[in-house]
Amino acid sequence: MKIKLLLLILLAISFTSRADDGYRLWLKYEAISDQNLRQEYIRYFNGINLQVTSTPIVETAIGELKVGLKGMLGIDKLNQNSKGFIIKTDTKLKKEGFSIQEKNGQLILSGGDDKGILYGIFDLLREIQQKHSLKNISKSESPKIAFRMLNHWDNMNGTIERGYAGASLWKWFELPETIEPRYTDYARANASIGINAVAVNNVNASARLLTKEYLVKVKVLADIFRKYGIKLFLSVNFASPKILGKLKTSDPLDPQVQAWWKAKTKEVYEYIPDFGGFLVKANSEGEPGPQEFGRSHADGANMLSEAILPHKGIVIWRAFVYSPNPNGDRFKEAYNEFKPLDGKFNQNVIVQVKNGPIDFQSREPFHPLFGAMPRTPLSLEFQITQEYLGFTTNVFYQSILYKECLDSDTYSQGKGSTVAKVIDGSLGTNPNLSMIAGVANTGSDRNWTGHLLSQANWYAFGRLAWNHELTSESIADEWVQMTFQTDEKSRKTIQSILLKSRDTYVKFTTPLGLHHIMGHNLHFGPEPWLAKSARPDWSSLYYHRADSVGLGFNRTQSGSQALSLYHPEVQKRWINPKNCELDYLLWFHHVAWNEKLSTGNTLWEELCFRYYSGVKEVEILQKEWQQCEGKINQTLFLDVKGRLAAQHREALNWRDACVLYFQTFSNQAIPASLEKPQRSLEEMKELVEIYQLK
Ligand code: BDP
Repeated sequence: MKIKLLLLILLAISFTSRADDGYRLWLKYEAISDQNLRQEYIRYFNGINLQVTSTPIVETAIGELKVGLKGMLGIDKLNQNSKGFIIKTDTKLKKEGFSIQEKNGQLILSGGDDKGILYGIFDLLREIQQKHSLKNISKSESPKIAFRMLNHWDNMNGTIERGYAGASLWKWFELPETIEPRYTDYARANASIGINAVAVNNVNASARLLTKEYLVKVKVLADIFRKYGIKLFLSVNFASPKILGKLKTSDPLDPQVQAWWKAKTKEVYEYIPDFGGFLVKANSEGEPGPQEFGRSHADGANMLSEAILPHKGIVIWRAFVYSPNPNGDRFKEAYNEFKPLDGKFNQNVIVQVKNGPIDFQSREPFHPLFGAMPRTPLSLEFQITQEYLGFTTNVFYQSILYKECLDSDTYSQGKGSTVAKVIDGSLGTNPNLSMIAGVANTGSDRNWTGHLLSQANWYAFGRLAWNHELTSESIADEWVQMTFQTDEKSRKTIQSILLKSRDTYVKFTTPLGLHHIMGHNLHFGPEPWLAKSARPDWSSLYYHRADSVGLGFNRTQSGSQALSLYHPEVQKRWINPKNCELDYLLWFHHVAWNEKLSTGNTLWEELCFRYYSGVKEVEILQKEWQQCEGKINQTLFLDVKGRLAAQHREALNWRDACVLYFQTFSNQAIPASLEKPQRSLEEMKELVEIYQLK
């Protein structure tokens, strides 16, 4: 008994002290120490009974199984054995689907196809990593969304647009001769959470990636990804016929332009026979597009779709467009542009819409285009990289934000027409062309995502893309269990830090529905006083509309009328300032400073209280994390501890900058129960200048 205890203590010490740099993500496959469970698992894997034809994807799956079983159970060899763990295909299951059944000691994994087997193996390993008994297990799953995609905003020179975790993973200068093992590790991590599509380059796309010099490099990545069930996509520059083909125009209705794209697409397929398709940002933020030639987004998308249709590829056309309009409301731009085009896109085009109408803010109402284009498949785009969510110094568990959007009811086809149902095809548009995309947060940092806790966002995105009905709680629990080998109490602590993190961040940055008041260009830290920018809708004043009367953007009938873009039932959530959810109040209303809110406080008081409690909550997160010292790996512990301290510093900057600035409009004292900022508004402005690297 004593020896057992000693062994356990030694094992615990080795977990907390062994080097762990976060590289292994959630795929650690640490030894299972519980002897009973270990014996149970080992019994199932006394051999393998493979009843499937081998394909590269099946081989990947078996390879992964072996790595997992070796790590967790010390199993060295899996011999073919008629009584062993059965792996088979079952054509009754959906494509990519799988089932896992245990009966009388026999474990059977069936896949609808080879990808189903791959996902089934990862699922089984996840069960074991979480130390769930497999006795009587009976589960059957298939993804709700066809394309579960990462969009990399990686540039060919190795930088990443809005990337905070180092340089690009793709070493274009070294490819195709040098092939980093990391490409495989990346694909493996994606496959483990069901991601099956990757666009490798920035939507602000360089045309050069379509040259043969680069296609040979892209091919290397596609060949690796394929073994993990992942299709490769490219972002393309709409002016490529001019830039690369030396044509006089890129007009989508010009026959020479059409011929150029057909030939180029054919060439791409010669390198990558299962190429996924093109992702396009057109007529947005200075990118070229069909409107330069008096053509519509549908004309542009359809021209590309015709080039790619013979090869069974698709076109993903982004709806992130907003013409500069000083008197308008950016909230409405994409809607006004795209709604009239509903039903005008070819069948292999999907329109990709950001989760909210402005731009990846920490809390946004769902985009009014969801539910408004019933005859067009829509893809939902989230931003996993934390451009507006505190870079890599802030913990922000995005599952909460994703779920809020996915679960929003658009009422487009009656109650229950959630955004999730709009995009998964279940409301009637082409179910084979359903998609969800996340702008990747990965980079060359050893731990992939900079902030260790941001790995949870990559993980959660994949898990929700697979099944949007999962809860943020269960996803956090899985991720924490697999990432930290630790006791129940610490697990719960880390899970609760994640679950609270979104609310905390919103409180000290943009409480009550404030939005887009961050620093210029870099989008780091606060700059609520930003009055001038290259475009009016890039300034902060455009969004918060503070004046001596009050604060917030009036989007009701008496204002920009953006609220009227939603179904009347949705409008009810937000239309009346008296009962509008406080989290969305300033998204839709200009509220007087002295207006009493449902909390009993005036707007000014509530604003101050939220900014201050946001900072306090960061202090609580720091204290809670501190409790994990000695319970998790020390390197990981210290790294997150440092980042939380940085977050605290940043939270204080946000609080002081915003409270002092808005005070110049409210002309009221900060409530007496709150300590006064130690810095002046002028000092805050200077500080922000420093951070803006101006
Ligand atoms: C904005 C980013 C910009 C991107 C753009 C987009 O600031 O860098 O190019 O989104 O989605 O939020 O195209």
